[in-house]
Amino acid sequence: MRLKAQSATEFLLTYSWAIIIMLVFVAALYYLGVVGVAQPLQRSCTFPAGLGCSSFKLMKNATAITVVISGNNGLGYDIGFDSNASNLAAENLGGIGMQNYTGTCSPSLVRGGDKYTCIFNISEMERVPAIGAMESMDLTLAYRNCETDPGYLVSGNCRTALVQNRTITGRLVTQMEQYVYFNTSGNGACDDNLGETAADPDCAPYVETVALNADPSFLYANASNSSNIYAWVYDQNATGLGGASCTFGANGSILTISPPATRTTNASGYANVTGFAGTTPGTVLLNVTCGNATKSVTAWRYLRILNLTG
Ligand SMILES: [Ca+2]
Repeated sequence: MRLKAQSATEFLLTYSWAIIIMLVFVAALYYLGVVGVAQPLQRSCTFPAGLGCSSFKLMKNATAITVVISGNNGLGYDIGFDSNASNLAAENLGGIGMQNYTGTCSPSLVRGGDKYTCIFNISEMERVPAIGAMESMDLTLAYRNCETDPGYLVSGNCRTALVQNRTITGRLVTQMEQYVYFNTSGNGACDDNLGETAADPDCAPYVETVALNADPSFLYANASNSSNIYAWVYDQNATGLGGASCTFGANGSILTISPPATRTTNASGYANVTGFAGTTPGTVLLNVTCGNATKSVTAWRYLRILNLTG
């Protein structure tokens, strides 16, 4: 009996190191993912409610890894993006261990419901997952909430000091694919942050706002008073739009507009006609419709014609 116990103890002493080494080896295999069940990762791109992420890709070629996501702004307000302001955090994707990479989201102004695209280019190539490998990463998009400036809805300027910066973080899980050339031209958004210029069809200027004015804003019914009736036409970038066609009109016949009623805006976005008072006093509702091939906008304003005798 004593002999048996002794041999058992000897056995343990002799082989305990081997057992420990074996356990460590098996643990290491699990840790490295050599054995064990495959992780049930599903392709997904999820941001907190508001920012859609309807399409996404992780791609590689010989020189870079590229991550592209795009979706629609469902935040309920207009937002703005800056170049190189967004962040991608991932482990062993490009660099060794956990790394952060900078990316650019576009356009610089994304109206509610409009499309946005973010691109991250990773040029570190020390850890490059194989084609088909599922990778997960955290994306933190920095944006301006345009409407934190109470004046934004009037000015359309999302770059004032009052506009506050925000971030939104989402998670992307997708498999590595071979790089295919893609561009954002033709996606319907003018991706200025990604290099699209006015020459790109997405960026073709269109009439966004029209301001109609009359100077002076009232006339006397003396059959000779006149007013300069003019329109300022602005494109989607709040820049004066030349070459737009503006047709001026007035309700009733107490004001006569000098023909032709249709004028073309000059390079600054300005077009005008002259309105002549007759001998009848009253209030005239002026209108102008300005447009180009893409879009037309109508504006109105009142002009009063006063009785000479007051
Ligand atoms: Ca575009």
